[in-house]
Amino acid sequence: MIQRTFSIIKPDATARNLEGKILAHIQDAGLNVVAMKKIRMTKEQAEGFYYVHKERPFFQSLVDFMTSGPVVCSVLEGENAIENYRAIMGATNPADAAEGTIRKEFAENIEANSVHGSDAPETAEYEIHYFFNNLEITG
Ligand code: DGI
Repeated sequence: MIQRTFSIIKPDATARNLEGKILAHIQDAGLNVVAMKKIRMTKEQAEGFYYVHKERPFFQSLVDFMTSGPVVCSVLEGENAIENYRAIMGATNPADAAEGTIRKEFAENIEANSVHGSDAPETAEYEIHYFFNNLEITG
């Protein structure tokens, strides 16, 4: 099933100019970039994006981190895109991430973990339209 997912290359990765290397992992996995932009999120935008985590103890720290520098947001399309991208991202904590995954190779710690990817079709739909309108997504 051809599916779309939402990706963020996080501030720890943009600070180290890793956009190209991370996009190479993404494209090598057969995921097509159908929309992309670099932005710096406001606190309000980051809080809205991560609202599901608002009761978690790390919420404020996560929002501060996600607004600490620019991020690259993209919409990825491909066969089972959500599961495929989660698999190549690796575990949330890079200490637990499998060899060859993006987080194993680039992440600094459980918070500065280089990438975000939607975890389900409903969250992908919410996240894609949080950052992109239909005119910005190529067919
Ligand atoms: O979907 P994931 O990004 O793999 O993980 P998640 O949805 O459980 O958490 C979202 C982000 O929140 C994660 O990428 C980094 C941050 N986070 C998760 N668990 C912790 C955390 N940050 C800190 N500081 N401590 C945590 O235990």
